[in-house]
Amino acid sequence: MSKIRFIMIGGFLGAGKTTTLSKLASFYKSKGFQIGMVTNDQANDLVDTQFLRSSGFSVEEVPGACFCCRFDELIDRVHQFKASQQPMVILAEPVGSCTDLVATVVQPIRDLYREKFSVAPYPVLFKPSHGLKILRKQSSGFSAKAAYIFRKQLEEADTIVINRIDEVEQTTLEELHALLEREFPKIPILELSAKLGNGIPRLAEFLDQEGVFGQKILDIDYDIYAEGEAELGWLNTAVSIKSNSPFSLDQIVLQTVEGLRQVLLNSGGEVAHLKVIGMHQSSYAVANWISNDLPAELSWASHDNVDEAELIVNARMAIDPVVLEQEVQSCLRRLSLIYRLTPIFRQSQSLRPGRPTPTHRYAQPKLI
Ligand SMILES: Nc1nc2c(ncn2[C@@H]2O[C@H](COP(=O)(O)OP(=O)(O)O)[C@@H](O)[C@H]2O)c(=O)[nH]1
Ligand SMILES: [Mg+2]
Repeated sequence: MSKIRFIMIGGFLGAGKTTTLSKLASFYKSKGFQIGMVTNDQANDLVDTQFLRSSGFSVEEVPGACFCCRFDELIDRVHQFKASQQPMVILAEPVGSCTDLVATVVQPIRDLYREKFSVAPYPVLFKPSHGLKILRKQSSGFSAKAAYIFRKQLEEADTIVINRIDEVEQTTLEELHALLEREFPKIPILELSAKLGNGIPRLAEFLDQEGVFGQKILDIDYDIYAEGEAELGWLNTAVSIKSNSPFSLDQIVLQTVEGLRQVLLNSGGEVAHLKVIGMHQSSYAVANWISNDLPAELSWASHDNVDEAELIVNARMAIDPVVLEQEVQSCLRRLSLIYRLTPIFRQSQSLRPGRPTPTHRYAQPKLI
């Protein structure tokens, strides 16, 4: 039996991993490959899982902690794809605040599951909005410890993929190449617009390679890593909304993100990623906000009017998670009054990520 290709796409919160996963999946599907995806989060109710499932993909989820700390669950999830739909390619998205993935995920899979999987080179997406400031050594809005995680993510990459090139000016792109080449001289750089799909065939070509990849074991200080992660407030909230008259699903989803952006900009914290999905039957809409410098945007439109919907809010921001939860709830109540909606809060989890304690950690790469 041929091995399953395991492809993990890394990158900071809001870098474009989910968008890239969905574009890569369509690319592989068009070549006749059966695809399975595995998503990952610190909590339940993950927008990405719902978005990818709504887009028609077969998705399993590892909630509660990152892949490195839930390694056995990651493997279990892969086995859960129905035998009849056993994927030939697995696309996996780790938590965007997670690093040291080569030592804790790539190497253990290559070693312990060598009969079942062949592991692709490990790409890490570069998020220009925060990355440019971090590489320039300017304030990114995050602390030095969070910036440490951002850098460590890039350091273990087999390729650094500059995403969002559709909106990066040529001079900035040239500066980014120069900064990345100076700080990570041996790592090849690719360019991508995951949104438009430009660069997907080139990325797939890179991922197809066999050879000495997934070998960069980090020299990393877990105290700094844990403290950097714990600076982020994490919130997943699920709420049902109903109305007596139809409302635009796109408008509500975008207004939820925009309303939160306006309030949270005054909190003094930096957003890493805030996203909302609204779903009703086969309709779904998604809006995102990924940097204090950027607007909220509707990234997937339903073009539909509905009289009820399930909303999921995922927020990762450098503020107290309790404050984050209060702001999200009061924003949803305010919107409900304006749009005459009845909200029913289903579930909410707010937290600061705990210290990562990986199931496995390979201190030396195994050359297999
Ligand atoms: N302009 C632009 N936006 C993008 C691109 N890739 C992703 N995005 C947007 O960036 C936001 C975060 O993307 P997402 O894939 O959810 O990031 P993740 O947190 O890394 O999974 C969404 O609003 C996407 O539409 C891109 O290439 N260009
Ligand atoms: Mg994602």
